[in-house]
Amino acid sequence: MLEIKEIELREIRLRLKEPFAISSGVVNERRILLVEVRDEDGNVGWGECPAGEAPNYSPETIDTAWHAIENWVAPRVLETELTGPEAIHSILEPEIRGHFMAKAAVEMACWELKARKQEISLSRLLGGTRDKIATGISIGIQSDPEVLAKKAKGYLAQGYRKIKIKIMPGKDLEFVRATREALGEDAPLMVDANNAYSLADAALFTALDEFDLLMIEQPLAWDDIIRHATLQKRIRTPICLDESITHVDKAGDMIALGSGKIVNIKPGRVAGFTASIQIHDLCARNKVPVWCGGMLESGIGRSHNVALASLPNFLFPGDLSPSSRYWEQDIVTPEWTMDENGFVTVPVNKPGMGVEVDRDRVENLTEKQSILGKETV
Ligand code: OSB
Ligand code: MG
Repeated sequence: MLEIKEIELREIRLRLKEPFAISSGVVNERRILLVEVRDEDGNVGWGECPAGEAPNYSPETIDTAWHAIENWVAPRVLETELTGPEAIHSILEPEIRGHFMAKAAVEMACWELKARKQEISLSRLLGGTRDKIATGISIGIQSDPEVLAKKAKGYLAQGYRKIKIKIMPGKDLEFVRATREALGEDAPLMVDANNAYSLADAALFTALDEFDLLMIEQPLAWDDIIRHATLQKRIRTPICLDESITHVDKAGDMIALGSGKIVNIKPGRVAGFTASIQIHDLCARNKVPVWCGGMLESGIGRSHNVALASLPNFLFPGDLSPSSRYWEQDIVTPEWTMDENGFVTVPVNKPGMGVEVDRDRVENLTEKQSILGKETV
């Protein structure tokens, strides 16, 4: 049984060490929605909503997520007798369209609570089998090809096992060429376009085949499946879908239509761990490898991503950079780190997410707070 008594929402702000640019916008400071759930026995669980400040990745933002949790998600979770966190997805889905990141923040917090209560790691509760995970880095759009190539080379030397560069029209072919030359032909290199192109740009993608990229992530529209199938037929490099895969059925559509050969699973994007595991299992049955993406999360969201990435069909390095790559100081202890071989350790011998929240620091960073209880909803 899972009896949630209270759901506490907080907004904190964390400044990135350096701005992060994708084709549709730049982030300097993250506004982060944290969720803490508490049950009748005093057990707690933490979750993080990865929605950004602007709707330039998905239609959700931190403000729409706050609204959705307060008005629709939290009331249902507080009022329903739940058998466990695995029941939350099917309770929310029939009545609430979309709002996946809002649903995920609460759902993942409930999984974290269950893991702590059972005194097992979140990784093992989810079915994880690995105790270390290969790490990749996602490099934002840079001013010119040489700056990018130099940065990429530095990250490869730090141990990162996959280098992902963001591209957009005007900052694509020459940026890839310079990076490939700097890294050498065998380095694991990929690009992420965050929907910046259309089928009219197919010639660019056939030209990119020359650079032996591991994959091209989400070249076309954020909700497209059909046109990606057309593009995939024209190019050799595998397409990896990120934004378009919001539900296990979308992964099914991708596989049926040949819209891509790899899936980037972000638990926040798909309403949480239950849907992530469904997508993972469907892809495994169809021999489609997956990997875990990131959304510039704090150490809480990162811990959820690390736990998920320990499942067996996560076959490419995840965007799981250490805390110090993003922040002067994270909000968890210990902070997330990467060893010199580019692996992050899964804290399998610690209960729950395996790191502790620095409550004083979170308190100091809090801009907005709301406690939702059975009586307040
Ligand atoms: O498309 O994967 C993406 C960050 C914000 C929004 C979208 C994406 C990203 C990243 C960052 O690539 C990955 C990370 O957290 O390091
Ligand atoms: Mg992406």
